[in-house]
Amino acid sequence: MKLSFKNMVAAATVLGVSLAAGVSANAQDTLQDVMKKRGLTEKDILSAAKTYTPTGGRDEFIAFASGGQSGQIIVYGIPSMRILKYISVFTPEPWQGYGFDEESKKVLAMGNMNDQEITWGDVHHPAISETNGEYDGRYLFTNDKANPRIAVIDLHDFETKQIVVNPVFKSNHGGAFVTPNTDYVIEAAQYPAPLTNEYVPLSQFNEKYRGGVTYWKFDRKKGRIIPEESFTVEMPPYSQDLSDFGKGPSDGWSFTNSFCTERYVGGIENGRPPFEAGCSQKDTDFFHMVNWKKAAELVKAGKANKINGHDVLSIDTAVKEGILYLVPEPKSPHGMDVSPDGKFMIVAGKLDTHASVYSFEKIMGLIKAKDFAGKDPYGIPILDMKKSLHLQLSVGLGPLHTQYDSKPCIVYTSIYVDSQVTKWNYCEGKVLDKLNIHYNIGHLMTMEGDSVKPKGKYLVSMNKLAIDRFNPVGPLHPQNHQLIDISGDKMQLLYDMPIPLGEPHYAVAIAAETLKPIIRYKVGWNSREDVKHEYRSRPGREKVVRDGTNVHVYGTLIRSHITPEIVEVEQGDTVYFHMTNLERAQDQTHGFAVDMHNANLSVEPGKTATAKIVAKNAGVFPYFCSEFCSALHLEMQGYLLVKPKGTKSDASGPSVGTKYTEADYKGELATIKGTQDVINSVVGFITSQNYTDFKPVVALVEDATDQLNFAADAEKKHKAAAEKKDWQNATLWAQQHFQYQVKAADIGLRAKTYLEEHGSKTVKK
Ligand code: RUQ
Ligand code: CUA
Repeated sequence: MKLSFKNMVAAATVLGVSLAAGVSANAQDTLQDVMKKRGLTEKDILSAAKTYTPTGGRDEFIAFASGGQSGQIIVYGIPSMRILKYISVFTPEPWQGYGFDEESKKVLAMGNMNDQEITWGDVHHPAISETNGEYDGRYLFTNDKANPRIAVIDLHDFETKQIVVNPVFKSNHGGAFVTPNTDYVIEAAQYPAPLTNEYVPLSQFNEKYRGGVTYWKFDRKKGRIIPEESFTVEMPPYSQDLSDFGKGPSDGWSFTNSFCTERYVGGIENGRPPFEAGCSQKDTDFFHMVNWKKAAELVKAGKANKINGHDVLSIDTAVKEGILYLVPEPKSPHGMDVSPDGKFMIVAGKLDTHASVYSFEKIMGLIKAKDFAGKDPYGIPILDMKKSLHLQLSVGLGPLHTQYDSKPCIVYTSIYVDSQVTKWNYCEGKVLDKLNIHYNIGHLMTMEGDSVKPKGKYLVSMNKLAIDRFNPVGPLHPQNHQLIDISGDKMQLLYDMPIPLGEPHYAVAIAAETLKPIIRYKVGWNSREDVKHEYRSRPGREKVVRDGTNVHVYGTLIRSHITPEIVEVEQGDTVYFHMTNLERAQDQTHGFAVDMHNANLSVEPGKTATAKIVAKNAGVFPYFCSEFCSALHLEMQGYLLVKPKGTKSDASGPSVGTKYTEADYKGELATIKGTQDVINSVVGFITSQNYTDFKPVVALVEDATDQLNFAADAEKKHKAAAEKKDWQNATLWAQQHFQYQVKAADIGLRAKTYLEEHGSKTVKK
């Protein structure tokens, strides 16, 4: 009988097996009940206990994972595997206003190529900045494999600050990795191409096509790459791949592997065998060793040539100066991972079952003794493979990347074809454990695994396929990151996390306590450039300035109003809304969107951001706050009026709306009195407690005090209006007084709850 899904269900029902759907636990169930109902084993419960993070709990590590084709970085916590943020890097992202505010449009535009706007990227390898080889949590770098670019993210606010375009490559893959003090970021080319921007026929592949490795100079103080001080070392037209920097004894060197050293060019449409056939002929490819410290000196000494205005050290110079060597490696290698002590480099060949451990000491001995096995067609000395190796070990089919444990000599290698992780000892050459993963693992990552002091504990397997692991959502499946406990002798699979954003490549994880992000900006801050914004505004100083057909709005945002609320311009004008968020309170972000103009800002506390609108069409366009920030968020609104050219403004101003009387005003006063009673009781409670011992509460109290000051201001206004018997304005300002009270009460109640939940003590009655 052919087993169909239908009769499987029938069989399951007959056997009394409950299918997952329809099984639900009750709140009063015991642990045993829940385990039974959900079919959980004790091992599952143990795994759950290792990852589950109770409400309000924090993670021990923070991971920065490549977001693949989304052009973003995914930030998540370990061990909870809760996603915390997407950092938009190469791709616009409306929630964060990235690619929508004028400031971030400039960041994205740094990544334009040949005047071509490029709004997608393929993020592969993030790298955290290091100090003395340890992660310092200051900056994050990543490459874009689709277009040869590197981006710099500042971890003080988790925003992308810079994108640099490689001046000589046409593709890349081997980036980003950093030197132990983050003075350079490496980017290796992938597919050979002319370093110039000319057309060169493929018949001249061997002569005119080239690979290369770029060393981007990083200015730690400014937090930016300095293109003028960066340089490239020319490489033969092999396809350079992953790279890593040396450390300890190997500091000063970089290692970049390659494939297709056959230099085969396909042409299947002309009956030639395809690339894949010609690119895997030989048993070995080469990894390239570059003495980058010496290379930097040579460039400084003027030994580089300018190509596209960029310093390039030729192969000839590199060979003559003794800074470039080739070491044979198993064919089609992928990983290149230097050990924490800098003494070994582990490489795996995708088409070989071995992981190869190279000894830096042996390699240096060979170079010193000029003991070479030969030269490649470009004159680069080739070392003897056997003499360079510490050992080789068969670890499984399709080994790719290797990560280091905190325990000496212990590593983990991803095994793509077998869908496994192999744990092994690289000092002695012994396989210790194998674990099945789901499915087809690419990279893997241990905690602080690229640093000189890996932290061990957890391993994340970044899998290329998820297949049957999650509820089906159509032909395009989520990706699967699997969390593995590596603290014991045997690896234990803890958790599957679907990632519905892009293909996972590499990730890096850092101890959460090392990261020190800010919670607010200085008021009037241009976060994309990290300078004071030239169009910032302060409360009461909001204005609209016309300069020809350009209209600059110096506006502010604060719960729950936008200033100004009405902006009238002429058709054909360009309007710049420079919006400053005046809030000091944590997490009080306001959005700013203008209907029908593709404009949205995310304005976090202190930030100033600019929405540019070209008023092509006359009409009425509401603008509003696009972030649910307060009870009167929907009322956080305004009008952009675009009048046809030459039309006079309507002098009568906005219509009055509902008319109010003295009775209405009195009604408002009664509400104000009632609300003030609530506030007084909350304030009484808070001040009776040792609230100053709780930092978040102190911040809330400050915020509430601000709101009460605004309330006092509105009170003066309604009283003044009432004195003049202007019941209209008296009633409206009284309502505004009440609004500020509500905000103060809301904040006060939040503080009260916090104190209650955190066991504050009574200090006075
Ligand atoms: S990739 S799965 Cu690093 Cu771009 Cu190896
Ligand atoms: Cu501000 Cu909604």
